Amino acid sequence: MDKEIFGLIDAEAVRQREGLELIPSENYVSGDVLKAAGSVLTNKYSEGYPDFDGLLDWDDKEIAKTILPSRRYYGGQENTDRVERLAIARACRLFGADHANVQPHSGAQANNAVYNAWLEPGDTVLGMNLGHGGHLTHGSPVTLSAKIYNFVPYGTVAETGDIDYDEMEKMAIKHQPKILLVGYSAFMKVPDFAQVAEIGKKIPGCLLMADMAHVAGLIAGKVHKSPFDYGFHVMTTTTHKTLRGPRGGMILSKGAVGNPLKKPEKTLENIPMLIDRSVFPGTQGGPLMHIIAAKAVAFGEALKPEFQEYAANIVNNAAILADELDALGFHCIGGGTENHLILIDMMKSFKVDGKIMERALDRIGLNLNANSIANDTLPPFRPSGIRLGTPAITTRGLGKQEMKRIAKWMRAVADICAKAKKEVNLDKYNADFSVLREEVKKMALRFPLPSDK
Ligand code: DSN
Repeated sequence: MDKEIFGLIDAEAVRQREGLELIPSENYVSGDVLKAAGSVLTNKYSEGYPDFDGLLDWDDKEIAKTILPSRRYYGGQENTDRVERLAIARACRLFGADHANVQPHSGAQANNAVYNAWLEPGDTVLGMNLGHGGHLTHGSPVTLSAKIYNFVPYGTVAETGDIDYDEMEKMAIKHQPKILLVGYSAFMKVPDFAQVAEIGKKIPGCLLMADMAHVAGLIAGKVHKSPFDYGFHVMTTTTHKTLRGPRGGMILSKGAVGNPLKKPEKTLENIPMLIDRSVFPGTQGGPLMHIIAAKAVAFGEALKPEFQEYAANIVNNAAILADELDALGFHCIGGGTENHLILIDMMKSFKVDGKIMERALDRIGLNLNANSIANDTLPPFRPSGIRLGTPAITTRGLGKQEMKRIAKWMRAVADICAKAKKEVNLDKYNADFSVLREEVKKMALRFPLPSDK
């Protein structure tokens, strides 16, 4: 056994058990998801796709037992084809999509594959400004896609934290984007998909794309609107956030499903096939079949009624936590939250930057991340804000009383940070941190990780 690596994996399990995960993009998977992700499927090459025509009319049992001709570039696909078909079918059922490509290795890969499917170099995409809560892959100049395509950013209104839809419309008319993209990593509102779709429909050949990585589990759990109900063509997501699957990505789409080996005409109707060709061979090689199996397991879990209860609890916990934090002097951007995510202006609240607060909270076993806020005057690595959320702690079963306790711990740590002023001075408060650390650990151990049960 590799003592160094397995020692570190064991240490990470202890860290996860004894702390509370407040990073809004993280979660704890079930034992079954973990098992599939660590399975022998990692040994298999499966470039290409399984045949899936007519798949949506099948049930899981039929899919699991039927062998169809394979559209892969390697032999030995009798099990992998059926695993991938199950993942596709379950994803489509979960989100009401016509097609799912479950091969993207990450959300970034998923977004890039959609751009590659629909755009030509130089084409314009209208996406949310990274500094206002968008994602790197929505056009940050440091990304590869920003070198290829012309990204034009829209923003949010500082006071409300909401998208400026009037600005979005004006920019869409002016720039005539080929993709109108809604999605974010730090946004506390439910987007007005109907209004975005209205704007997009005014632009000829404009693909309506939603990057729902953060809220996919809330959509699957029916506590958040789905972009597909408003005429969106494509939805990308990661599979490991609120959706509670393995680390990975996925592209869901509406349109005609068919054999991606035959080059389809470039129309909005053909977007599912264009996306398949764009993922493989366009932007990726061999799919990670062990991860696709784990995605299928997670989608199966999300199709169960309990998942809707879980999704509702995420949102309730976030609302309670935001209220408690607000009452304790934390300035929540947008006045609170409509989803799982809370963004706090630490400079405005306590004259403390987000990074010192993140590092100080690490010391007591509460993990979240420093985050830029709209029009931040501080740099991205030491921004004014912190971002936190409730998907992971809700998985462990924490509720109202625990949210109140977490808010109090955070206030105690903010007070220490205000006194310390600089990270190097935090050591002076080690005695205070260790009292809080023990309290957090005691609570965390009352709520086991799902994979420990
Ligand atoms: N890095 C992710 C997040 O934390 O929100 C976005 O992909």
